[in-house]
Amino acid sequence: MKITRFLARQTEHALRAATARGSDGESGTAARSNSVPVETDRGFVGQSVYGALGPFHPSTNPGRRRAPWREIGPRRAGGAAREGGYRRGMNPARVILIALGAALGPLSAAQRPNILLILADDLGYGDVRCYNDQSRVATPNLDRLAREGMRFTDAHSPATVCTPTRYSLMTGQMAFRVPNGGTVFQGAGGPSLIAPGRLTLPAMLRKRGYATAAVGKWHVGLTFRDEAGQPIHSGKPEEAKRIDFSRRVEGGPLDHGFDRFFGTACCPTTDWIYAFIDGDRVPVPPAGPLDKSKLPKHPYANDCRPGLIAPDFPMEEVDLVFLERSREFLEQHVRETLGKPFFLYHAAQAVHLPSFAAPPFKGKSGAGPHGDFIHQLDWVVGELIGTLEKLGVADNTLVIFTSDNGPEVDSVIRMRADHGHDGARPWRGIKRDSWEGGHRVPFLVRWPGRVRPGTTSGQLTSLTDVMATLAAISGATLPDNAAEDSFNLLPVLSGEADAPIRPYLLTQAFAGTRTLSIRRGPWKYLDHRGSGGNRYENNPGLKPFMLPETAPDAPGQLYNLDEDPGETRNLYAERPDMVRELKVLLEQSKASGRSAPRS
Ligand SMILES: [Ca+2]
Repeated sequence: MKITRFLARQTEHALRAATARGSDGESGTAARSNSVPVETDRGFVGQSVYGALGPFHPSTNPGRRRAPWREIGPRRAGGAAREGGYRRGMNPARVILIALGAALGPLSAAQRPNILLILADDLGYGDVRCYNDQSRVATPNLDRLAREGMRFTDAHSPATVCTPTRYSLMTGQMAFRVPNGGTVFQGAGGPSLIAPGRLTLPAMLRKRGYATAAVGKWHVGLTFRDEAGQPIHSGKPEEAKRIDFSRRVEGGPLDHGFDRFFGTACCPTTDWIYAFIDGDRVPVPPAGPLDKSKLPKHPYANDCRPGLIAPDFPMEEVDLVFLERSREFLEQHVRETLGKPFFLYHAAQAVHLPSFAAPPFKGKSGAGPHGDFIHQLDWVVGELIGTLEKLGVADNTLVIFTSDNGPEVDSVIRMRADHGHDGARPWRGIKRDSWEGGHRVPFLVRWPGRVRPGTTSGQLTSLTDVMATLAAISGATLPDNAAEDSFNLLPVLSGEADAPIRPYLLTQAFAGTRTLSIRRGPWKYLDHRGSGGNRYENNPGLKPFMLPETAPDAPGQLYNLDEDPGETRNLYAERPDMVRELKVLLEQSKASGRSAPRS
């Protein structure tokens, strides 16, 4: 626990420094060391006749932290030199040249940027101040990303729950297209949704010369084995007790394109296996049952279920451990790796319930434990950016921040009641639902010298698009059997796209193939009744937020988001032509196995 306390002290110190600078949402990054040159799972398929009333209604063991990263890739060459251009100033002529470069084609090897992809968990559109000016939680570091980069206002997670979204982010393919693609893994659940041989985002970047690392929550499935060597793929609690933790963990990040991994199989503090995976091993396995008696007890502490826990697994400081591991990777990479860009995928625990903010953050947000957890996530983002700056690589690092789905039911209900904060604002629906609040997510991109600071884009965007975009940026060619639902956003980032990139967007709600929806322009067709996820009529907390169903006999829902962003009027009966067009498009996309054309 010594390291944990050490981390806590560090955090406390930095937090005090940040507070001294002010935390009004406009102040600087906590513990920032350099300035930045700115050129200028659970749920049910609902058949509810009602829906949520959105705001439209009045109503590691840390003791092993210095252990070297496990690697399966070739050893890196030693040396202290940085990659070319990191510290160069951004004069206007260079900015113009870079902008021209973006317009003219793929980047040369020397121009290839580092990539930091930060994925939050269950963070809603309305949880972030730069997306919701009525948010009760200060998010100064995310707001800063928006000021220094591009803020997407129509970006969507491919699914409304963790596992399928993460699969789609890693592959550029909608998860409903693969077996078990609607599932959410628990405990020893698996195997990996990623088929052997499928090109992944990290594998693609590794082929383009990137060092690749993943830190945090994996949740795309992997394989533990029992003492007899048999695979365990059941997510039931008792199955976790049969795991032989001395064996290699198969099908995880190292088997799908990452050189390095440190994190957890599923949600770090939610179910059955409270232990870290380092590379493909569990260095400190669970040794006994979780003792919840010393954990916080508050309305946001649920979803922390009985399970097995490793000694000193820091239930309240998991994200601080992840932060330190990401920092170690960045520092080691810059120190030891010559002429090679990096791709770091940092998948935070926050803000998935339970909302266990680390001690230094408790009570700091003024918006309860979940507000503290959001505030801590924001701080972690600031620390990651600050590390890039301290290492002198921020100018040549593309940072993407987003979330895997909308805000969780319990946190939304309680935050609305207790703090007047709405993580789904301004949308109808929450995590698991097909309505916008289930999948419209914050999406921020900062890329100094290439993305114009302070810009906003209304491009219809999916997290599946990250892969084709990074393919264009890294100069990778996508084969026909990869990234089937991924569109290149580089023209948007470089400010050249004035027309929609995507012809349409697919989203899957809690029940996967049974709860698909399709969006084209302002029109959105839900190929199912009800929310697609939460059963509002059976949940006393959600019942007050039900909306009257305006077409109770219709088998699906049609909304025009331009005229009705709150999805209050189902136009299924009024616009059968549009229903037919979108339904045909959806069926064609399902049958063809792709939505993105390839030549
Ligand atoms: Ca999630």
